[in-house]
Amino acid sequence: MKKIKKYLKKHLTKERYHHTVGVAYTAMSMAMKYNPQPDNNEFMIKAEIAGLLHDCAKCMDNDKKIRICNKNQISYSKIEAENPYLLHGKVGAYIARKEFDILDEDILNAITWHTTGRPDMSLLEKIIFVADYIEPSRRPIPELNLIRQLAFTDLEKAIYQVTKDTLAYLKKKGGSIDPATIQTYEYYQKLVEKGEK
Ligand code: DGI
Ligand code: FE
Ligand code: FE
Repeated sequence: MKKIKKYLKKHLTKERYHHTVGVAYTAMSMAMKYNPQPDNNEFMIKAEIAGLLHDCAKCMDNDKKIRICNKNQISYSKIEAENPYLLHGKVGAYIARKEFDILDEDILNAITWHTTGRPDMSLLEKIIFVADYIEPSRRPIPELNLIRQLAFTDLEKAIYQVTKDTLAYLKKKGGSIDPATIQTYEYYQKLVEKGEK
């Protein structure tokens, strides 16, 4: 953890570092609630590592993100090429592996997919996806407090709300939408509706 924090302090802005620590603590709290093996703290440690590293490539130049992808056979879509900030998850997972020898696929997937989400996420992926949105220093948006409660009462519903709000925001802003963001929304919308029937 020390080595990771040192790297983050060097490569992130102050605000981004602050956000990162917030995500790590929020993810750990959620891991306490949802721990599949409550007799040990392995899952909490995974949540802390994934939380700390999820944005480790966020402050990197766009050119450098593209270069790292090209050099390491990391594929990207046209939308990602046009909006290279979308690549900070994929590149972040690459850095986690290269700099910190993180080999746990679940942690790497949680970092890779934290911006768009994806259908049928693992518990850790869901936690990082939601923790990123609700950590205490996030700029308040209308439904944030509802989502903060849902994160600890109904994780699938929290994901549905996050993706719904993100899509509404992107539509208003006129940003191009990654298919994964839509697929995540549709998957969790169906899941939530099924549960309510
Ligand atoms: O890195 P963070 O700011 O902590 O959070 P993040 O990785 O979830 O990125 C948030 C931004 O990503 C937010 O401005 C919305 C944007 N985003 C999420 N899905 C899509 C997207 N942007 C585009 N263009 N397309 C998407 O599908
Ligand atoms: Fe991010
Ligand atoms: Fe983040």
